[in-house]
Amino acid sequence: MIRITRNDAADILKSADKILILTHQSPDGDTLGSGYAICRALRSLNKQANVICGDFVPAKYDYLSEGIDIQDFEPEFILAVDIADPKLLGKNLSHYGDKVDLCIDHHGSNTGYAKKLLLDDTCAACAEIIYDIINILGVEIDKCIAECIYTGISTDTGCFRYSNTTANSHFIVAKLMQIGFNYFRINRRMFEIKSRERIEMEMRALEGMEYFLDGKVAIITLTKDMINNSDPGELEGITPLPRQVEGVRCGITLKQHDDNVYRISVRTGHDLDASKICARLGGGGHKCAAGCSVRGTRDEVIDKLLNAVKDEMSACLKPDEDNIICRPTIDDIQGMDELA
Ligand SMILES: [Mn+2]
Repeated sequence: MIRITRNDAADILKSADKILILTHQSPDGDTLGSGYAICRALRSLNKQANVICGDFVPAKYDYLSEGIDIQDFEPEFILAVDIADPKLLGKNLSHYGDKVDLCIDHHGSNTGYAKKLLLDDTCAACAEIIYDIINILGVEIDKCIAECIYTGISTDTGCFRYSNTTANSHFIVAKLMQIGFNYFRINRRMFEIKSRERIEMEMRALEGMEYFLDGKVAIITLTKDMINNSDPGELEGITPLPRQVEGVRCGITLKQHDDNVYRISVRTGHDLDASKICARLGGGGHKCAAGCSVRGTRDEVIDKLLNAVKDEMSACLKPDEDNIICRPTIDDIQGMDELA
């Protein structure tokens, strides 16, 4: 594996053709937005390019691929976007794992599986790197490319709320807004609208939420039945829920993949490192959002997770700043009465 710069990556793409762009399983706005943005840019340079995903792509992302028909060609160049680990290609695309010519990514945990790697883990979204490359390629960013890049950045930053959001994230989006596109429509679709099934799923998930370690950990379990009866796109929205509870430092979602295999999503505030918790169990990701797969019965899996969280909590000495309770305590109120 060779680490390369944005300029190198642009040069490589300039001389490549018949490009197959891979996105990760359980696709999100960043992998799809990055994939379709670079696909549109490459096509405008008269190159052949397709985007593929090994998993079901939820309908809410349809606009990203609008007007992008599948072209018929034998791939000569394999590009992976937003994929930290070949395992994330999923079953259907796993045969590309050792054939990736170029990987563009922003995950610090990238395993270096591609022949060439453009990695910038200071970026909140892979789409931020893609924006730079499209500019280096000299492609004019149109409304459709702007929508793709905006979708990548807005979804990976939780609509600019997460701590990974930088001045550069806002700067790029400001430039996109000057071009003009309907961000309101995208925000409604990505961050507001929920199907009735989703609301019902949230109700069931929250009903079964359990607390551990003095309320510092909240866990939601999605059983195979719950998952099979729902649109995979809706499941994404469940993972932020346990972290929303006051006092919770680590929110965990267990998705039952097989009888004895759980896919785990870990979300933390910025005082705890989710990627370190998951690394203890063979996974990885970002500081505030990471994942892993754990084998065992549900109780065994929860046990392993809680041990990893406890170990990480004792290794991390940062104060629990996120959870300072803003509501005055009884003591404060009594104190105020005395002052009055
Ligand atoms: Mn991403």
